[in-house]
Amino acid sequence: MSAQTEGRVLRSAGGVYSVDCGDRILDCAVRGRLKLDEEQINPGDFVLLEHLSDGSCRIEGLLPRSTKLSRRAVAGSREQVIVANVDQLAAVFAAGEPAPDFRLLDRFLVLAELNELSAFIVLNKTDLPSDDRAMRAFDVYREAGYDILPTSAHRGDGISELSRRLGDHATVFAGPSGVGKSSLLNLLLPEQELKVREVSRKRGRGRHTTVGSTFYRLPGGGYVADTPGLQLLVLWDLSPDELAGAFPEFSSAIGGCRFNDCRHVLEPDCAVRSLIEAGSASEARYGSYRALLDEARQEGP
Ligand SMILES: Nc1nc2c(ncn2[C@@H]2O[C@H](COP(=O)(O)OP(=O)(O)O)[C@@H](O)[C@H]2O)c(=O)[nH]1
Ligand SMILES: [Mg+2]
Ligand SMILES: [Zn+2]
Repeated sequence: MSAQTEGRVLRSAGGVYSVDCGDRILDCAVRGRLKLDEEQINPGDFVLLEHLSDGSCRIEGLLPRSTKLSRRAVAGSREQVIVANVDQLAAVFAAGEPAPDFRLLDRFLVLAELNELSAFIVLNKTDLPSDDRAMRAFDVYREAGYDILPTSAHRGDGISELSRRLGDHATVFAGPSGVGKSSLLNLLLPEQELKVREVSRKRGRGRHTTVGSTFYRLPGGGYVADTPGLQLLVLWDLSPDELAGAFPEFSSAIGGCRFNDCRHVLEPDCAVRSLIEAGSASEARYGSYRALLDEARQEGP
């Protein structure tokens, strides 16, 4: 009987999984029986490995997940896990070019809250002139309890703070294209990981393209998950209170409405709307709540 060890899946391509075993990264196949559920093994997963006598290595089992981000392709279909065992989400936005899309930021923050990930905001491109109104809009997030880390990938500002913040956490990077995620990763990742990144980019849409998310190892022992399509993630099957609870500044009001099943929209004596009317919570954030509530209703089963 050969020895079993544990490892962490970084990415997969063509049925081969790159598994971080601490001292080295091994390419592993999956044991036949598990293969039926192949899509159940995801970047970020901790797995049991069997080292075979011919020097190859096989994934024998999946260890329990602490967290996951998942989606369903269509209502009622099987859940697809996008990334497993991440503990924080960095919402990356730019001070300008492109101008911040606050609805998208709210979607990411809600996604983090619903999955019990801590979240913070990276505000990149601080070297560019920024719109005062947009910058004031970020104050709303600070007041709601989110940390904002200003960075400039071009100047190198804020990179050591960001690196500290990533530490030994597993962090998923979320942000629209063009805000500088790749530029930030270029400053954060060690040489070896940048090479992997370059190779998978060059392969483009080839047969052995990395599918889904990719985990990169950070020098401090942490990981960054680069996850395409996170902005397309649809929220559904949520009660109004679950959704409202994902806005930290609304949560004090939940339970205070006249109706138990208040959707916090048109109902009289709504404690959430009272917060907004009193100016204690932001109208724009409430607008995002309404938009996401409509979405959750349309997509629901
Ligand atoms: N002025 C400025 N431009 C940046 C900064 N970071 C990235 N960029 C530029 O923004 C563009 C998009 O960057 P990229 O890293 O590819 O963004 P991604 O799509 O989020 O991965 C590129 O032209 C970068 O050179 C920054 O801090 N300041
Ligand atoms: Mg990029
Ligand atoms: Zn209400």
